[in-house]
Amino acid sequence: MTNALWARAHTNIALIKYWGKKDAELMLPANDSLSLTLADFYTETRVTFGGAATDTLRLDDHTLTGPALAKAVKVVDQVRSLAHIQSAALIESYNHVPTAAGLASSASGMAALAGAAAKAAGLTLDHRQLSRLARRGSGSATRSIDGGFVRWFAGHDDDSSFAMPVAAAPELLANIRVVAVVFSDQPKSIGSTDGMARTAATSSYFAAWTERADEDLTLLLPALRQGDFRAVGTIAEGNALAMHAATLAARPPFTYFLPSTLALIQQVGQLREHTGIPVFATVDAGPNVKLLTLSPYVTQLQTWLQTQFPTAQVTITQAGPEMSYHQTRKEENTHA
Ligand code: 2P0
Repeated sequence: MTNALWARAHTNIALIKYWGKKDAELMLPANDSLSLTLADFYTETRVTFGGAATDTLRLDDHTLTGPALAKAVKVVDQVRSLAHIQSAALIESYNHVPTAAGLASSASGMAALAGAAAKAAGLTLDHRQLSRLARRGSGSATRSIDGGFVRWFAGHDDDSSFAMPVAAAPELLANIRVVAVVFSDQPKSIGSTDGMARTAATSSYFAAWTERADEDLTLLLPALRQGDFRAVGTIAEGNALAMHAATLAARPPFTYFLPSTLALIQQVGQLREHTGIPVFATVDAGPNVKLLTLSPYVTQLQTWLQTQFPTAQVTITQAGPEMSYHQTRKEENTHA
């Protein structure tokens, strides 16, 4: 039996991407990044210290070992050290990030773990401290403690690398929509951690990428404050393409794009030009595309996608909240 609380953290989509570390041990990124927390995709996690003989990770009722457990233990180790605890942790986790959404669950997973482990250890940590803790598990998790638009400050050491919410016009936050378009749910051939390491170590465009990310962020902040969605979308789309350009200049070169990835990006540009619909594309470390748009255009966009890309799976979501704690899981009674 346990009285531990469930921590619920939502995943996020980066508008300014994190792609490259300057310190892999401390998980310090090469550049600041900025994301939108997403409403419908989250992880719920509970930690019980002393609940198992050795650190145990159960995800959706299956025991995980290897790299997944190792990532989680990095977060739990930090908590044990802060709270002066020696006992092993039982980590129980449930993902609500469907494969059909084409979004990674490591951001919500490691953020929920940071919250749950700190709570179970009796630590009172603020969001800045929790984001630093989540960072030890996965970089993108740093940005999943807070809701809405969130900036991860790269920093130069453990203390200075954390995330904070950024100001945005309320009507932008209320109306922005993310349309996830999934072409493939196959595991990618090169994971994010290895892909960014190869890019940082060998791409002749890597320095240009980090400079560009800084410039894009400087332009994005006032666009968010002013609620200028077309500026936000233009900056986000350009930033994503710059990240993917850096992978093409790595040695050996690689790309996450499939032919359909590029086709959708190009056709979205034409749709925007011909109809004036505000829609922009962003792509993470995989072939699937996330379209950024505003609520009045979602239905029109769905119809267009059905015609142009009939086999793609489409999921729609909006801005999501900060991490929260609960006595019971959200779908405890419905989970199979
Ligand atoms: C991002 N991605 O900013 C970027 C854009 C993918 C593309 O953060 O090595 O799973 O655990 O820190 O966080 C995915 O990388 O990698 C990622 P690690 P993570 O969202």
